[in-house]
Amino acid sequence: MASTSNTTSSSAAIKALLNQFQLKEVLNEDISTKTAWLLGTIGNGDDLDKVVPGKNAAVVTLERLAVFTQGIANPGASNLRRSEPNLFTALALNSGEQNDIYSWATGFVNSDVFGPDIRVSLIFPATQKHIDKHRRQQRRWITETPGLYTSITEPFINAQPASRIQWVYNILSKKEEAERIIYEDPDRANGFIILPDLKWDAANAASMYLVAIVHRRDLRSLRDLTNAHLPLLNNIREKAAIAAERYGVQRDKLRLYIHYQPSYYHLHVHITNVDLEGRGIAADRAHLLDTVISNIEDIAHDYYQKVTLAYALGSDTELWQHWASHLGSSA
Ligand code: M7G
Repeated sequence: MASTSNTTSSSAAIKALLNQFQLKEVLNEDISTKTAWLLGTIGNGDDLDKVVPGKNAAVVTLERLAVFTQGIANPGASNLRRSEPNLFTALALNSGEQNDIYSWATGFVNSDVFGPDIRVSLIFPATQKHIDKHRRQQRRWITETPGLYTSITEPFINAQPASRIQWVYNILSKKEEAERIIYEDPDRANGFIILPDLKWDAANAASMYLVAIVHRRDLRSLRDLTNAHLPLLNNIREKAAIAAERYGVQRDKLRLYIHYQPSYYHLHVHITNVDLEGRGIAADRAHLLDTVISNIEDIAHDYYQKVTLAYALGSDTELWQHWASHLGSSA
């Protein structure tokens, strides 16, 4: 993919790819988060009609963005070019209704005033794993004891190709997204990089979503954490507040958590504005960093090696298929 060092050339490169996108399937849609996930192909090869994972397959996420009220309230904001004397002068409306004092309509706002209204993410070429991850699917409940972790989950994690987390290594080595880094502690044992998550447009503080990616490469997930990692975890908790200040988000507005199971087995901590709901914070996946630290510090240094962890898996995911083959049940 193109380097992100130049935002304008990146958006031109993304647009050039999207211009070739041919829709094959709506993988999923979520009305509450106003998001749709599309599967299609990109390219002109012989296989244009057939989705070939890892080759021509592309997954596009389309998400309607929140109204950028910060920009309206603060006309000096850098990405706001407010030329209109009135917020709604350039508003185009259709299908309006009125009843007594109530009126409503749909239409298009002025993006110069309200900022961009859609966020597009592209994974290309998308692997089967990417496609499965975004496709609506049945979910199955897993109760993972330490024994089952060792016999089923851990071998699966160890078999993951390093290429799955190439994007992580690109960030850590400053090959990609270097200019997006908000905070770095370069320490090899306790250091990390904090930058905006790809799901966030880095504009609207109300939906702030950052990710802290640790420098060390030996921590795959929550299961690997012991008291030896408390300095690292405390360091992230401390410095997340400094990183969030960049967007005017105060320490007591932060929600920090680790996913189990994560999609990528290189330890990272999600850092979001606590007002952001519904984004990966379900109890079957999100483990709050404060609680993780307390469990290790106050309950047992090897808490995450001893505890049973429960979570839901999509029935199309490789990890569920792997569990199903061990349990002898059908996926
Ligand atoms: P996760 O808990 O492993 O899985 O989190 P999830 O994606 O199912 O939540 C990985 C986090 O890294 C997610 O919040 C992703 O949106 C984010 N992420 C993934 N990729 C491939 C990138 C990337 O290339 N750049 C950035 N900045 N964030 C990414």
